[in-house]
Amino acid sequence: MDNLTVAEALYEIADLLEFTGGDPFKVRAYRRAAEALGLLPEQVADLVRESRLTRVPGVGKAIAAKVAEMVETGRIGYLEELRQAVPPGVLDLTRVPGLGARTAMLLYRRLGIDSLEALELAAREGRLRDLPGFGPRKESALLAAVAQARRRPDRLSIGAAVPIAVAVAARLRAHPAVQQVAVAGSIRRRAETVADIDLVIATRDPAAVSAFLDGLPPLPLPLDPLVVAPEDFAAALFERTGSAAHVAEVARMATAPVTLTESGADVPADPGASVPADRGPGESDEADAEVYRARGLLFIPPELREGRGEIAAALARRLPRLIARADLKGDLHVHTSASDGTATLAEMAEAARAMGHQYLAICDHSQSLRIARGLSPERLREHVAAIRRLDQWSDFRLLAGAEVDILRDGTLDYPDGILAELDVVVASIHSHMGLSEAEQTERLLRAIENPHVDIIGHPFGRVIGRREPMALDFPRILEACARTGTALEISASPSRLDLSAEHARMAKEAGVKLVINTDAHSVRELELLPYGVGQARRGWIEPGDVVNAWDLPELLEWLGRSSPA
Ligand code: DGT
Ligand code: CA
Ligand code: ZN
Repeated sequence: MDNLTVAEALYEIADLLEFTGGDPFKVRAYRRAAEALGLLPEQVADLVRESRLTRVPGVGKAIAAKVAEMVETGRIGYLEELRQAVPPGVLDLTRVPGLGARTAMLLYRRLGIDSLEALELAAREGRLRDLPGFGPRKESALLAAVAQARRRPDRLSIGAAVPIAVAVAARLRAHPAVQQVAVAGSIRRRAETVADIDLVIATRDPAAVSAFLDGLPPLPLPLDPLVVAPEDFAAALFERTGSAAHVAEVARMATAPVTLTESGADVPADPGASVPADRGPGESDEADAEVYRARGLLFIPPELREGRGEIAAALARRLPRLIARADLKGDLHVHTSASDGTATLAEMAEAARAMGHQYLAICDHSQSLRIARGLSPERLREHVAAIRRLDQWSDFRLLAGAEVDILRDGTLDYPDGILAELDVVVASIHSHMGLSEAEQTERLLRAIENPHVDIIGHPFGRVIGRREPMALDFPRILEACARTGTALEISASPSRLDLSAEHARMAKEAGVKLVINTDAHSVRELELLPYGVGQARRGWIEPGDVVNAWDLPELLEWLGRSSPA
């Protein structure tokens, strides 16, 4: 029983509970536990055997019992009961952007719609328009959305895929017949989601390696290993890393020799490659460097290999010096148990300090986000006082902030007087995500114009595979951010990764500052920064673009607090 299977069962419980209108706190508890187990380095089965499950943050007694049942019997009775209440296929309907649980149940009860196919047919036949809250326009919008949902292939998030790929590569590396192993494909490029694990393996004994691969346990996503002779390793890794567009463009160069250099011998060191990326232990960042050198090109980091101008940039010696995890000095958006986090203020602070952060901004939710126990102004004041009392380190600064909801009209969920008392204000949208582009843009602009707002949290509000990005006039948002000095967040949470790489690159070009935050709700999630760094690298982002790559004094100056409080 692997961790991901258990996590998936818990996610399913959460989805089904939500679907049937269950207690939102319970829904969140199951999601949080699923997330914790999905990220756990240890085997859940071991924890069950040693009765240590409830020590995992976010796993209480009730959930622990269900996990134990799953590990011991392969099933969870509670989950099967829930499955009975919601017909299979009806749940699938919520994959349609903008279609929630309540509407899905309505469609099922009134029209017997129990699959995406049935929904599409009903919309085509005009049978939806007479339902309460529908109409011909909504019907045709839904038809387009269904097509979109049906197109979406099954892919795993980069956050789920990397640990698996790294673990498989490590096992191969330990095999005596294996000389070199590298993770390739979209995982090496740090795409948001991936279809499979591409591995390149160098050996003189392919039969032994194949036998070993055949003996691996089943994985939650397909393994696509390429076994090569050691001398072919670099070329194979280059090809298998892709993207297909990048590989094809480099291949075209081979027939049109570069005039810059005869051989690669006098190619200067690449500024983009001088900084280590955030690879797993033994995961190689530059094992295919010779392919580029042979063509007189600078080494192109995998995150740039999307055929979006990186080869021209390498030819012009204008590759960005990409940001790396080691450049980040802190995290400016984390939650504690004061709102919906699982760790206390002291636990989060100590953990961040132990990781080597120079600073950490505590940004719990604001009052209107009741589902996340958002803080009333009174509770926020107490929280800020507790943060200031705790902040007594000489090598680490705890900043008092809030993740303030942006209300429907663009005003903020706390009065300006309270915001003025904070060191950092992250403003985020968590409601009314379906507004028109015009309305949503005005709403966000109003928040950006508020002088107390430092950062816009997860700006598009998307959840990968679950919630579409909000409609926004992004160039207008960028203009306002650049003018007011408001930073846009790149959420490092693998389920969000919001901004996207493309939007991050647009922001950089518009002169807008970025910030890579974990939005951690637990101590463990503080470790998610590398996924945000991967996304930033895909957006060509350099350390100077990112406010939490700055040392504390520069950061405080940017925040408008030049002297320590
Ligand atoms: P994915 O798996 O959908 O997340 O994305 P990739 O980029 O990992 O794609 P995948 O696994 O199909 O292939 C890995 C790399 O191998 C890909 O980026 C480029 C290369 N590749 C695969 N199939 C072909 C092909 O038919 N032609 C060329 N030129 N390259 C290919
Ligand atoms: Ca792949
Ligand atoms: Zn948030």
